[in-house]
Amino acid sequence: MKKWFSNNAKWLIGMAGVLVLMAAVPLTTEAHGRRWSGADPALIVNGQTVNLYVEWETGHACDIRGPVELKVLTPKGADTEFLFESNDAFDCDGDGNADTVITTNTVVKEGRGDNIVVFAKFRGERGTRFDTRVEIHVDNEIEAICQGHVNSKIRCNGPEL
Ligand SMILES: [Ca+2]
Repeated sequence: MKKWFSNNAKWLIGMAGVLVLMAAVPLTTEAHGRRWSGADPALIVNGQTVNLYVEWETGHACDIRGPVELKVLTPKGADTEFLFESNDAFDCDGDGNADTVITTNTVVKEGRGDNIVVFAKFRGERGTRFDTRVEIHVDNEIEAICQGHVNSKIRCNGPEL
């Protein structure tokens, strides 16, 4: 009887692992009333997939200068693996052809807290004005949306991981 329970418990744990893997599907960007375009570098923190959506109002891709600078503070003692930077072409003038490539430059450091914190800076021409934002997704769930402006730093507090 004891052995029967033990084998079934192992099977249940195995199935839970399969379900976790199935949840890790690619993401799409959402609109929220306004149109946003963005880049999406990603990392794994304590076994959870963290996608950072750094976004700007659609139509302003050509007003962004240089890579979007990101600094990520991971929870204290976290096991972290950086997956990829973002490197995507965008159509600035709406003619259907890509005119610019926007990249990200992400620095990951261990923080002192239990949660993940993201700082993002979008650089633009002096006098350019448009809104920017950061979304923190963990295992495909939106955990935080933080709004800001070009040429100002956004601080975004994410969940404990
Ligand atoms: Ca174009």
